[in-house]
Amino acid sequence: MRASTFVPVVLSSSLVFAYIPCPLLGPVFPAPTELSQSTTFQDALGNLSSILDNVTTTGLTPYGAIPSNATSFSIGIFDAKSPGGLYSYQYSSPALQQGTEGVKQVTKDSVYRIGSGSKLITIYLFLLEVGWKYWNHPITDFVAELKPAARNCSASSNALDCMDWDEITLGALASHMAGIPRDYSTPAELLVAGLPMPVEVYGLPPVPESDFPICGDTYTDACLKNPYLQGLTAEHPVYSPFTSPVYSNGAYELLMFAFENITGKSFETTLETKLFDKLNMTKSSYNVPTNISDAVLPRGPELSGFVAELGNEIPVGGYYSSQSDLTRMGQSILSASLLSPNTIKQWMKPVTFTSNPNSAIGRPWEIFRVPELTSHNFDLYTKLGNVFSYASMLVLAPDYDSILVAGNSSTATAQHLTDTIIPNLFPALEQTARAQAHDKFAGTYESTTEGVASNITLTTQAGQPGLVIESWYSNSTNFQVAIAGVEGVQAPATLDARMYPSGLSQQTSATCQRVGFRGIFESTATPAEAGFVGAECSSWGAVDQPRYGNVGVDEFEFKVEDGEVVSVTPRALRITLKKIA
Ligand SMILES: *[C@@H]1O[C@H](CO)[C@@H](O)[C@H](O)[C@H]1NC(C)=O
Ligand SMILES: *[C@@H]1O[C@H](CO)[C@@H](O)[C@H](O)[C@H]1NC(C)=O
Ligand SMILES: *[C@@H]1O[C@H](CO)[C@@H](O)[C@H](O)[C@H]1NC(C)=O
Ligand SMILES: *[C@@H]1O[C@H](CO)[C@@H](O)[C@H](O)[C@H]1NC(C)=O
Ligand SMILES: *[C@@H]1O[C@H](CO)[C@@H](O)[C@H](O)[C@H]1NC(C)=O
Ligand SMILES: *[C@@H]1O[C@H](CO)[C@@H](O)[C@H](O)[C@H]1NC(C)=O
Ligand SMILES: *[C@@H]1O[C@H](CO)[C@@H](O)[C@H](O)[C@H]1NC(C)=O
Ligand SMILES: *[C@@H]1O[C@H](CO)[C@@H](O)[C@H](O)[C@H]1NC(C)=O
Ligand SMILES: *[C@@H]1O[C@H](CO)[C@@H](O)[C@H](O)[C@H]1NC(C)=O
Ligand SMILES: CC(=O)N[C@H]1CO[C@H](CO)[C@@H](O)[C@@H]1O
Repeated sequence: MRASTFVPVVLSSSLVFAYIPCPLLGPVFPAPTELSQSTTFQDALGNLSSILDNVTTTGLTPYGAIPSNATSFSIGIFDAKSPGGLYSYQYSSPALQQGTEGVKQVTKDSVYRIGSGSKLITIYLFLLEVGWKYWNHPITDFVAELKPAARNCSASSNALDCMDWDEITLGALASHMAGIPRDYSTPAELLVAGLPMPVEVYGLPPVPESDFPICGDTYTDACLKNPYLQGLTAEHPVYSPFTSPVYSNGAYELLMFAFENITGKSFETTLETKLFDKLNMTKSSYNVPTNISDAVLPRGPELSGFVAELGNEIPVGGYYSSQSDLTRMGQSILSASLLSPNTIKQWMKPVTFTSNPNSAIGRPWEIFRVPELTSHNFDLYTKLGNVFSYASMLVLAPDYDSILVAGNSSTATAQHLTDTIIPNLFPALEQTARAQAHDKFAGTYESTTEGVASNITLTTQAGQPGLVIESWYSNSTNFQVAIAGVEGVQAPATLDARMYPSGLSQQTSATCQRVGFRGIFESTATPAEAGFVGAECSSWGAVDQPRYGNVGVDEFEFKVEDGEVVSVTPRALRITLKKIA
């Protein structure tokens, strides 16, 4: 049984089993609108400000401490459309006041490095310029330098030493599924980072000079393409490909090389013109900004890592950006302003599970399923970044058309701040969406056809997903009883019928819209033990049936005029019911 903190409205008369509706993946209400005028949402933001004030004063979040005397941050919350976003919170640490360069007070236009948040932007540009068509092509089609390594040895002859570069696809690299090394020559390489004491003190054997990385002295000397590839291909594979996601920076360097090969254009120039300029991301850049007056430099430009040149690692983790700019970029994703809506929806899906049941990986989304916070599980599409003194977190919640951004600090700070925001935001967002859906759709709809007594009454329930079908009569027949019979539900009293937006909508004139919903009809009776391949919350498998005259009985169409719902059509019944109350 699924656990839930919400007390379900429908309880089976006897005892323990609490029916929990099983919506389809995705939004359970139309996206909330006019959030700046929603008292619930504004109340939640007010609460969030007090909580964040407390966090900065005490250095404590419910999820762990943050070094608030040394860490500054910028947080933005936005929906798909509101210019500038819905909320902004700035915190400038005491440490920042001691700097001689950069800002003393962070603002939403302050410039941070975003670390691996860059990977998300790299894939965004990839989708814009290259699209989906090469995801299944091997990297050797585009990076000729890997061909000798592919020929030299193979996994079939030497699995523990050799990577089959001819079988490693661009899609595998983008989703960390290639099983290739995390990197070549980074600060994680102890010989690069430099150990404070002789290696023997740590129990490490001395290694010959030839085993030292051939390039990549941190901060000053990023590897050029050839030595990097030579080094990377000589490393051992990490995991068998397509087995488990294993995070790889190297994969993103290879993708950048593939990008330049496919497009014949400079990655850097294309990023600047096709993404940053196009979205007016004026504070974002590929290279170190020439003017650092807007920069956040907690320990000065060098020690903070702000001016460190990352060479070919820039598309992996080196970009510069600001809260305002990430808001613009997030909004362009949510509103599908640069890519088609279907491309965005395909992109915002997992490629693979991880061993954490609530997490999955996309390209390169780090996806987290949030159970028990609202009426349904929803997924956060995130990307965390960390480089030198900087961290960033971008979170998109497609079910709600909303986002949050955390700025600088250590990785843990960005995570703790994000965790602090989530429970203070999403319940209010859902409550707002539910209230708006109630105002718009709830009520009784009636037949206007002489002699046909048909009606349907819709409502919403506190803490519950979707529009609930309270009663439904078709030509004087209790249609819920009829469905209950067809669905094999024992008694109509145990039928739960509700509907969810299908995402199909059509503007038919300047003021009119057709909006599609699908019903989910479920028994609220105690199910048999689900087992391992059982039917627990598997409503997706039974959508669009039963059918009557080639139309699913669960198909509903609302007609909206000037923002007001005027009618509903249960399409299988070939009748339009006018909203009367
Ligand atoms: C805001 O905080 C108050 C006091 O803790 C609480 O009663 C209220 O429900 C909160 N509002 C929202 C929308 O979370
Ligand atoms: C501030 O945070 C601390 C630690 O999380 C908590 O114990 C305290 O109740 C909070 N104070 C207010 C006024 O919210
Ligand atoms: C920050 O706080 C920690 C723990 O309270 C303390 O050890 C450290 O010295 C403080 N740093 C600054 C820059 O104030
Ligand atoms: C792309 O790579 C392929 C092989 O990997 C090579 O044959 C081709 O010349 C390259 N094209 C460009 C434009 O670099
Ligand atoms: C070829 O593969 C072997 C391992 O089978 C490795 O030791 C050697 O360094 C490789 N040579 C090149 C040029 O990649
Ligand atoms: C671009 O962003 C700047 C601030 O960074 C702003 O002043 C300007 O109005 C924006 N331009 C457009 C066309 O949105
Ligand atoms: C640097 O940027 C700041 C703020 O945008 C501006 O006021 C200043 O004139 C710039 N300095 C130079 C040398 O361009
Ligand atoms: C409504 O029911 C009556 C009586 O059974 C039947 O004669 C009539 O055809 C039905 N009309 C529609 C539109 O379903
Ligand atoms: C819906 O129609 C049925 C059957 O004619 C009737 O009994 C019921 O009162 C109607 N419900 C509403 C809310 O009009
Ligand atoms: C701008 C800023 O406050 N930077 C901080 C980022 O996080 C590191 C590690 O906690 C701090 O040392 C910096 O001061």
